[in-house]
Amino acid sequence: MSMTKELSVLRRSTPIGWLPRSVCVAAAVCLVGCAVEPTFDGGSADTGAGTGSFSAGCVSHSDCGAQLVCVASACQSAFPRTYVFAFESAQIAKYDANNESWDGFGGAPDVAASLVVDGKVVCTTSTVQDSFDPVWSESCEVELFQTSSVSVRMTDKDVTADDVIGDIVLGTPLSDSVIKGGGIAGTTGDPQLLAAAIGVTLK
Ligand SMILES: [Ca+2]
Ligand SMILES: [Ca+2]
Repeated sequence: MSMTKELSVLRRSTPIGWLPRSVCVAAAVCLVGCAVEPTFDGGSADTGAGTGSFSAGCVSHSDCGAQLVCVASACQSAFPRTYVFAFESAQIAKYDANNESWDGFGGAPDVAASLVVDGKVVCTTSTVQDSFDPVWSESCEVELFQTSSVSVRMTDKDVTADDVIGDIVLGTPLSDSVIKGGGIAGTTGDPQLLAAAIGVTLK
């Protein structure tokens, strides 16, 4: 249906003063409000184009059900798929679990973040020296499966043995809330690792 046609239909059927929740033209292209509209692939016996079936259209992952993601306007399985983890920032408590300074003489921690999948470190950021508020601009990507356990570990890098600051469990598999929320941002509830921001997107 052409834009003109669709809009004229809306004009005819929409009472004055009432705004449509969404204005969808040309199948899944959403102009206003971005609600999910089913799309018809236009099956044609004459041309052989399409299969003539409906599928759930989507604009964002939150339009899709559990363990589904929105790819090319269609809800598809979230796994297996490659995800990009963008390490942005963290906020570290003044003292460690023993209520002692992270480093000697009241020193602040030297913080690095690692992506851990199935117990193995996939990648580690650079270390931000002497900071309770480390900021990174680094990312890494990894293919995740239905069975993959995913977490992020923050570490205080020391000359001798590193100290674990805290772990953020992101789920087995990577949780729907993380995927649909585009990552995590905010407080963690961990007394040492107070807050973190990590972006999670599809590659
Ligand atoms: Ca230390
Ligand atoms: Ca230090």
